[in-house]
Amino acid sequence: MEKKNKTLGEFIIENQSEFQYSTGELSKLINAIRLAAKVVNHEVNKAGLIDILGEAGDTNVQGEDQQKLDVLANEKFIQALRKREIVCGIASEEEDDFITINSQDENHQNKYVVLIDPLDGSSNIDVNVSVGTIFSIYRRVTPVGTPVKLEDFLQPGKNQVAAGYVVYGTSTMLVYSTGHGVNGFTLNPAIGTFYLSHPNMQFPETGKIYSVNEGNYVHFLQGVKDYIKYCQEEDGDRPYTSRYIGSLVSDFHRNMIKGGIYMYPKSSVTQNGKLRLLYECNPMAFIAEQANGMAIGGKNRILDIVPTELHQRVPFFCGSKKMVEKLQEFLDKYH
Ligand code: AHM
Ligand code: MG
Repeated sequence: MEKKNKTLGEFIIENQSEFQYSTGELSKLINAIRLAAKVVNHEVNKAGLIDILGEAGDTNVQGEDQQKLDVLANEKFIQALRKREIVCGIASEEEDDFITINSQDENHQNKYVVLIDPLDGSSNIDVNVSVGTIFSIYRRVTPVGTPVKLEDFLQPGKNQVAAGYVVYGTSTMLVYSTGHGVNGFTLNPAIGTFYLSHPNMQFPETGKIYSVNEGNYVHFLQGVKDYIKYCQEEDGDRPYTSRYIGSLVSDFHRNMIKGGIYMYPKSSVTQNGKLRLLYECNPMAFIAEQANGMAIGGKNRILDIVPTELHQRVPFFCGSKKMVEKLQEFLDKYH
């Protein structure tokens, strides 16, 4: 008998009932993300061909130059999410403030807020290296039918109802979790359909890869420096292999499949590291924990942090459980 490959569309419908608040709304939301991902994928793929590369001229709220594809991806995702009557607010790494949806319509029933990094790792676009989209979904905490408020977005990551990422790599994959494990879908570009290719993804208990920008080594705190030295020592299964793409989604994705640890520590020059809690760390931490991995910011679990601002940055250590635990031992010695 011919083997039937499951599409993302079929998977969403089949698993709808797993979701505790299931009314099909979350399915519609994931569908919106699926569609926008395809559009962005198409644009990313032709980036080298047409004049959509380079700086858009704007500077985002982090003080970084925006490239045109960032702007485009931001627009596509916001457009897709706005259309459905499910989302009451969107916060994006590329926007200074959150966007309120349906604030004029008092009868609207939209229950979800989406936080998104539309195109992460964008400095890699010019050199044809993988980039990604990261998304995070929460139920609002303020009453339905009222305009969304900042507190709807500033929820600890453990409140996420779903999170995921798209990696635009050698193939394009959408990986997500609604709190029942992690599943990965690969896009067949010929027909524009995502197929379930990586069911029930799990971080190996331990691994041999460490991913960190070692150029910042001199600025790291002693615990991190010592852990990096530990990774490089010859003993047992060490030295480990160093792999750093500089694209969080890709580094994370590889480490989840092969076993490894990703680190973006704070340093003497960046007090809170670089990565954003709401758009990058929380969704990745949610997926990591759902995949039997671990994510910490130092002593604390990432998902327990109560955010204080939309664009907050935190140190981020994430990956195979045993490796993160080992790192934690080193951090505990000094801090
Ligand atoms: P971005 O949101 O501006 O693209 O920055 C986030 C990216 C991550 O994808 C990546 O892991 C990290 O920045 C790399 O930073 P660095 O070049 O400092 O190592
Ligand atoms: Mg980013």
